[in-house]
Amino acid sequence: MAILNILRYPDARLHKVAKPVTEFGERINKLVADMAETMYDAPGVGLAASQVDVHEQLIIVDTSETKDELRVFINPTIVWASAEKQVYDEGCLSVPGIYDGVERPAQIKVSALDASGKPFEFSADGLMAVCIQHEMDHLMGKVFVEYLSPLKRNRIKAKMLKEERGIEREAALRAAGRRH
Ligand code: K1U
Ligand code: ZN
Repeated sequence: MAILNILRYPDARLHKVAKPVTEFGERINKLVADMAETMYDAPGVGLAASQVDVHEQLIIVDTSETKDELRVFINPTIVWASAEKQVYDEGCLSVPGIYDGVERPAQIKVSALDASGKPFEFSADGLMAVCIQHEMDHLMGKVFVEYLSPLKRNRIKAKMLKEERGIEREAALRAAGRRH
């Protein structure tokens, strides 16, 4: 297993639209295992393949307290969504440190394939429903900050770019230190 690099907003690769998974086997099993290790390590309650620069329709979610209820959704589609909405303060491993309210359907029913390619349906509410919708947005190239006002989004973008420059500066200093 391996911990994968999570793309950070506003990386343009986060806006790619993911393609359906068509082949199941070793490669998908390894991707699921690596994504799970990456999500638990972060830590997070969900992760989309798009966030680790794999643009295929695969998401994982584990909202349990015990972190032992991993759910894998491949080629997911929402087949039903409630008229009732809920607002949840969402976070994102691609936008670390930022949390803000997003309104979405409170209950959903999802149709998907499991890691072996077997179809299943899953009904969700609460955080699980929020998380599945948030991860499915990633597959469409959408990051949750796009639900916020342009003012908030631009402030977040500026903060992330400033942090990015700091990360790059530290890496350059570390590399220079290794050369001397
Ligand atoms: O980046 C992601 O897509 C994962 C994201 C999922 C999510 C969380 C909350 C609302 C909507 C979507 C995260 O996991 S952010 C981190 C987080 O919320 C968390 C981390 C540790 C424990 C509990 C929550
Ligand atoms: Zn996210």
